[in-house]
Amino acid sequence: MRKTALITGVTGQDGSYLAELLLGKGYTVHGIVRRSSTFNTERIDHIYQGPQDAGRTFVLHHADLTDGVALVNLLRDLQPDEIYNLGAQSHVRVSFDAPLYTGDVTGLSALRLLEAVRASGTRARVYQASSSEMFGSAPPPQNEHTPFHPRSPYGCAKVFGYWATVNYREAYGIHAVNGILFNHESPRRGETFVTRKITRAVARIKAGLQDRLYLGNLDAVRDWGYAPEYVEAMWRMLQRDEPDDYVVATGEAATVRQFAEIAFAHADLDWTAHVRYDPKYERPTEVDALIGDPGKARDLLGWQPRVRVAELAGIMVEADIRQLDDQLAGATVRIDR
Ligand code: NAP
Ligand code: G4F
Repeated sequence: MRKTALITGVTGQDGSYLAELLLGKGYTVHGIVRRSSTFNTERIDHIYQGPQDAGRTFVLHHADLTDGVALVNLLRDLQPDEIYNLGAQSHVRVSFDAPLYTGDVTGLSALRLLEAVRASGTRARVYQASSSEMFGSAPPPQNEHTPFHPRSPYGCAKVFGYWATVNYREAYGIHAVNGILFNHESPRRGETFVTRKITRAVARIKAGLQDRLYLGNLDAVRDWGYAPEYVEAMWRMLQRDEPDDYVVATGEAATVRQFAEIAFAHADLDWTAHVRYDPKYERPTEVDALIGDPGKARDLLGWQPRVRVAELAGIMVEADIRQLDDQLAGATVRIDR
């Protein structure tokens, strides 16, 4: 029997990689797309199947995570085997500017979706995209037993989603899991997250289109992994008979400064000649250091990271250089696959 999955946030970085992974495993994949006045499906255009395609296995639905009735109706119709809740206002700095919106979309929507599962009578397994941001100021290394101390409205919203998931598992026996994922990046990473901001700037500086890159806190420590590997961990979590929560990380750390140094060096550039400080990119409260302990995921899921930060920076710089070359050549912009 072909399995059916529903992905919220399918147009995002992780959603696009997860859709590819599940299609490759023979799933029928449904995705929720927000209505936009411009195209917002660039990351999934290469796997798009139109309504006229016979036997299509990838189907998009217009819906919004804030519309609980739409979620109930969709789940009642689809009765998926697996639901991956990846949709979120996922930018930490933006969550300080739009805290209530972030609380609604990133936090309350996790509960809306779980209620929609109950109301629709769906027997689906549910994956909740929890985040290392929940650990906030708890010192590293962080694992599944580390107490949460979030440092942003985004982190608070994710803590709410985490506990809603645990509560629905305990209260109603829903097969719901939390993946506590540390930062993971790729050529499809949103352009305003720090790694992609750096690698895009490297490409533009190398091409002579830009000279300066303005960044905020260079001392922040992050555990950066490769997104395509992390969506594999999501899938593995839902294949376990017992629902549980898992940290997914590399266990290795670098500062923002080190990432910049590596990325610039990859293009034979000296980062100190180009990077400048702008307090605009500081946050009212910062998360100083996130370094995950992925031991449980390794032991129970058989999951291990392969790409480490230096290789990751290289992958991203090369993809941004290729994409810019395409743009400058006037060709159709290509997303690196
Ligand atoms: P992303 O690229 O920002 O994608 C977010 C997705 O959510 C997009 O598809 C976005 O749609 C969708 N979305 C936003 N608001 C929505 C709404 N109201 N209704 C329906 N969909 C909505 O994020 P990502 O990096 O792929 O991360 C996926 C999930 O993992 C997120 O929940 C994030 O918070 C969490 N997470 C990410 C990381 C990481 O390092 N990447 C680490 C831990 C946890 P549009 O395309 O229309 O904006
Ligand atoms: O790339 P960032 O914006 O990612 P952040 O805040 O760690 O959040 C990401 O990872 C979380 C998992 O831990 C996810 F849950 C979340 O959805 C998102 O994907 O910032 C990384 C660090 C921060 O300490 C920030 O202060 O880089 C620092 N930074 C310094 N200059 C900057 C900049 N961040 C951004 N976005 N832009 C800057 O110019």
